[in-house]
Amino acid sequence: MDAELFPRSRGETAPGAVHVPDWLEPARQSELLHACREWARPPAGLRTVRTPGGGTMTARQVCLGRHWYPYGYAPTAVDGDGAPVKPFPARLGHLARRAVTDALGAEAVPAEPYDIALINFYDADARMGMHRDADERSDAPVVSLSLGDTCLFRFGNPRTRTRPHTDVELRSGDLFVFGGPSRLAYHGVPKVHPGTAPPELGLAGRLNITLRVSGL
Ligand SMILES: O=C(O)CCC(=O)C(=O)O
Repeated sequence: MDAELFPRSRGETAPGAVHVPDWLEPARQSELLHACREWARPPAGLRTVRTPGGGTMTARQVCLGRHWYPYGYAPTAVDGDGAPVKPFPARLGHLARRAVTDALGAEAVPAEPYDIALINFYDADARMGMHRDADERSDAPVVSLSLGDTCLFRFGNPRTRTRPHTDVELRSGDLFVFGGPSRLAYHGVPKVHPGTAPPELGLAGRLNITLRVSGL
């Protein structure tokens, strides 16, 4: 896709947080996008997430395995159509374990199985504020896969929503894994760059898939 002089290199953004550019080859990105489109259909499909303060999140979401709502997990889409959440496919579990191995090493692969996927869809105006993934009962690394438009991903620290943080550009096919001392680091998406998805993917917008161990 790029006419860059040098390939982007992997990097440790913070201790235990690793960015692996171009981890998913184009054919795998297309397969995942196709699957996301199926998962996004009702019942328990893509929904607008309402926050306890009465607002809404700008990224829309569908969940697999367990349904996330602010701030917990449920077996049904409690803040959507109430239908049972779709099952977590075994192939996403395999993908998560391979991702952790590649990013952090085999010793970081958790003993418990990956059992949750949160899939966020960002249109051009969507973003996500700084938050921690703290509703799981496991310290297993979170695996994040990006498809479509490039975004600015902000990765901070476990203590505060503010600095220090590092900005990383996440493009289609990139992998980001955070575990160990960074498992509860604040992170967010301040900006999506519209029109930057690989044209052959056929996606207007950005999808992010996080794979997690619920420990529940
Ligand atoms: O879209 C992203 O890259 C981040 C998503 C995220 O922070 C989350 O699902 O908790």
